[in-house]
Amino acid sequence: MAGVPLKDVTLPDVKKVLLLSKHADYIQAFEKDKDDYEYVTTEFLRMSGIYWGLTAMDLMDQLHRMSKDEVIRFISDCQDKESGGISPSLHHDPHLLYTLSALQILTLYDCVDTIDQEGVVRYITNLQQPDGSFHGDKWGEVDTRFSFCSLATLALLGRLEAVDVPKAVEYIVSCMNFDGGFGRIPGSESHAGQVYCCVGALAVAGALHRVDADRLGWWLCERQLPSGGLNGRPEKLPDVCYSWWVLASLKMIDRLHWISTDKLIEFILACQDDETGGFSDRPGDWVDPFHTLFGLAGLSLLGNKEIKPVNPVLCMPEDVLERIGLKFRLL
Ligand code: GRG
Ligand code: ZN
Repeated sequence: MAGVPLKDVTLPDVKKVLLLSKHADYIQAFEKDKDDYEYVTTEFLRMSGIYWGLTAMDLMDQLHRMSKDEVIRFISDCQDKESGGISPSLHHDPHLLYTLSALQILTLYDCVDTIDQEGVVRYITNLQQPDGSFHGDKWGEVDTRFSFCSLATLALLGRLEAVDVPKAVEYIVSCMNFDGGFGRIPGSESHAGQVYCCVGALAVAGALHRVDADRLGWWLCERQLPSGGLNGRPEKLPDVCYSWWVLASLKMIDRLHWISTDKLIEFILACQDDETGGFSDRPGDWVDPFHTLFGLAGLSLLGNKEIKPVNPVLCMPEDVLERIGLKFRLL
């Protein structure tokens, strides 16, 4: 019986090299041009956008080119005095997603003491539910992304004990599926992005032994397509950001060697724009800071020495986490 053809892309014939200085120019220009259409239309996720850009710059050892003081002031202005949570931008509501991004940025800059840290701890504590899950904000959506954001933020603050970690772990384990993967809530389909969040949260909690590493490793390496690129679940197209979600998960469970690294490197490099710099999701698409960070971070995990070593749990440079003495036990 003929197999079902895989959805995939073809790579250009000419192999690409890493265009580091163009990527740094691209991120710097993205931050500077505040009237740009792309910049204006991404206001609702600005805090995460700043984290993607600054982390990409730090991984390329170019953080000094960015506007530190402006960013630190912006984060302080985005903290909601009442709840303690941090919003993506001024006049937006606080959310766990942007609270984590803000803490990651402040840690990069060694400036965590410029905000009300107790407020952040209070915000996260109030969002944990009796079953161990977390609401993303006051509106009550539950998603394993928010479990990761909560535990990761508290780890950066050295305040993990402020929530019920064993319950948080049980909730994450209840989201594990028959294929070894994890979804948004119990019973929902395995997706590589949610796998990263669940495995990452378990790593922060010191509970990676709860993962079925062989079963999950198998599902994760089945994400690799003939082009070398990775998709996020069966029957989907490859996308550079899964070079982070999938690879970081494989790294945490010590199964990174289960995929073809040479082919993946070729795919990631094919997603660079030779003219503007930056990475896109797939060869030939528009570039953006999100795919630029995850392309670079993926290459770092694959051993590229031109990029700083990246931590697979938090997607931050290892030297930054070393400075604050934060270490996670991986498999
Ligand atoms: C510190 C790196 C870091 C992250 C913070 C928010 C979060 C924690 C992680 C997000 C994980 C996630 C869900 C990633 C997936 C992003 C993505 C490409 C979503 C698109 O999903 P689909 O199903 O697209 O629309 P596909 O690729 O399946 O076609
Ligand atoms: Zn993507």
